[in-house]
Amino acid sequence: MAPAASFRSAITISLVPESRGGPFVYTDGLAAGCAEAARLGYDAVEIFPASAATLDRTLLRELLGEHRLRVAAVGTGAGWVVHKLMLTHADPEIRQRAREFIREIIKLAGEFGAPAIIGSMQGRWEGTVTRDQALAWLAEALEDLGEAAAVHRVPLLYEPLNRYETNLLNRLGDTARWLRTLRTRNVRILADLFHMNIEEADAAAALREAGPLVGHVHFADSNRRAIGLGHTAIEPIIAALREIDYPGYLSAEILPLPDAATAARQTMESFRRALTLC
Ligand code: LER
Ligand code: MN
Repeated sequence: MAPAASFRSAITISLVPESRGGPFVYTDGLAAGCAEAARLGYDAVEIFPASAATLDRTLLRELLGEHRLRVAAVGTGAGWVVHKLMLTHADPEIRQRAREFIREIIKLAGEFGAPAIIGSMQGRWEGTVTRDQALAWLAEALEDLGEAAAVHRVPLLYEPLNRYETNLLNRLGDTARWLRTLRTRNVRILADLFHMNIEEADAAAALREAGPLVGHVHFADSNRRAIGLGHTAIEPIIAALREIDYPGYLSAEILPLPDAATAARQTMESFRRALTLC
C-alpha cells in the first residue's frame, strides 16, 4: 500500500500595505516573517507581493537559505487590491494588463519552484459582461497562463472564492468540472477552507470530488482565524485530503487574530495535530 500523503506547513507574509486587515499573518516584511515562520517550524512561506518587480529576489533567496524555508506559493491579489486589474474586466486593455501582471508573478514564483495563485484577480461578471463572457475570458487567460507556469514545471493555482468576492465559480466541484473543459492540464484548484465553509455543503466531499485537481490548501477556520479557533471540524477534511493523496501545503491564509504570534502558534499546533489524525 502506498504511504499516506504527508502535508507541509506554510504561513502567509504580505508585503502590501493596502492589504492590512486582510487574511495575512505576517505583515512586517520578508526578513521578520521568514524568521518567525522558521522559528515556529514552518516548512514554507506563502508570499503576497505588491508586484513581481517590487519583490527583492536576492533577499528572498538569502532568507530562504538562512532559514531553510521554501516558497509555497505567490499571490497575485495585489493586482486587484492595488491596481484594480482583473481578468474578466469589460475593458480589453485592463484584461491584458491583468494577464501580464500575473505572468510576471508566475515567472517570479517559478524561479523559486512555486506556483502563482489567481484569486481576486479573476474578478466577477457584472454590467455589460455576461457570466458566459466572463468565463470565456477567464478560460482564455488560464489556457495561456497555465502553459506559462508549465515552463517552470509548476502548476497555476485557481481559487474559487465565496459569493461575496466573486460570482464566477464558488465551489470546488463546479470549478473542477469547468477546469476539465480547458485544454491546459496545468491549472489546479486552491481549496480555501474559509471560502468552502461558506459555499460547500460538505467540505470533505468537495475535496474528494475535486480529487487530483486540488493543488493547494488555505488552512483557515470558519471565521478565517487559525484552525482550532472557529467551528470547522478539521478531522473529516484531513481524512479527505489523505484519501485523495493530497501532496501539498496546508497554508495559513488567516487573520492575524488575536495577534500574529498567537495565530501562527495555533496554526502550527493544529497542523501537528492534523499530521497525527486519521
Ligand atoms: C485569496 O487567497 C483569498 O482567499 C481571497 O479571499 C482574498 O481576497
Ligand atoms: Mn485564499
